[in-house]
Amino acid sequence: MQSRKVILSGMQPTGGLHIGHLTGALKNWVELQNEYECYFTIVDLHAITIRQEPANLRRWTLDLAATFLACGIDPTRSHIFVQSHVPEHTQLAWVLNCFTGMGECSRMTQFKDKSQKYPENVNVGLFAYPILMAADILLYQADLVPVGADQKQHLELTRDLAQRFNSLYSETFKIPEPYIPKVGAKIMNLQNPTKKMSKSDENQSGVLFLVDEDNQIANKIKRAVTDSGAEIVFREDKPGISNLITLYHIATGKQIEEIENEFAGKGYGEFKKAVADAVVEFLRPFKVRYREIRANEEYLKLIIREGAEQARRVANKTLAKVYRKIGFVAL
Ligand code: ATP
Ligand code: LTN
Repeated sequence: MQSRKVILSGMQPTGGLHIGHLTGALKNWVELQNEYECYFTIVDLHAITIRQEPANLRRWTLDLAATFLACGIDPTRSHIFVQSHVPEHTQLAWVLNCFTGMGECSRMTQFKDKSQKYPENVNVGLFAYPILMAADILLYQADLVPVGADQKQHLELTRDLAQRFNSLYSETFKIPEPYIPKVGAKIMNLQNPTKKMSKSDENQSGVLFLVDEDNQIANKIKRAVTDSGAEIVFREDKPGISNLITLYHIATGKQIEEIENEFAGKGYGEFKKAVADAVVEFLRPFKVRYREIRANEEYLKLIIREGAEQARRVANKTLAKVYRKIGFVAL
């Protein structure tokens, strides 16, 4: 039997996750488990390219592991692990550093954006961020990498590095393909509906965190910025209402047209109340599971320990191959 194709994806433990992560990324990950051998990693090494408070980093790492599990990632089928627990990531990253041009990294738009956003800390790690990401992917010989559109450029670099190494030595790395989900609805910030909802946003009143209390969620939705006019229609010139329609669609499974009909002739107030109720109900089962799992740190650590052990078995093989090919002496 041919072995299953491999998926690898990662998320940074840099804050609480919001409803956009659930619908834009995690929901897809859960489905991919049925068909692929999946590695889902919490990339703490990437997180420190921006200054982090140690207590926050520690907490967010376990929060993220609990979120994966609460969303339905099944540790008996997929591998959940923390990047820093698998030293092969930094080891391969070093090797790949030596095969990457300065110009290739300085072209990356994420580097340019982040160095503008944090001008006081433009560090070498931030510059080399995509090389570490390439190591994450190539260690597991991943076929597919589910990412948002903003990460496509990093994936192109990963492919270039893999091809470069393969042609300089011999076939070593699988060339990965990006996997951009079909129509993972993009959720916008409730206070600024032309900007995507983002976990590191300073204005938290526009972000629906998965762990927000029911009344916080309801209040954030009720205070969401809406557009002029009174119609409840999904239209480009109505980003606020369109975003709320998307949320209602996600929470109820109803189609856009059906939603427009349901609220024809009704006011924004009534609509927002319906969206708030639906989103609160939609998130409830997740929150119950999350609280239960998060409270059991021993269990969480067991999952990530086993995940790291399984990951290391695979990562180690690839790294050994690389070391041999470049001429390091094996003992
Ligand atoms: P940060 O604020 O730290 O930059 P972020 O909230 O933008 O983070 P990422 O960690 O970059 O989130 O995203 C992880 C995954 O979640 C990506 O695949 C991305 O496409 C998806 N995602 C993030 N925000 C949204 C959103 N608002 N709507 C839909 N999907 C999203
Ligand atoms: N850079 C990604 C997170 C990330 C990742 C990866 C995604 C790190 N390593 C490997 C896919 C595969 C981000 O910021 N979303």
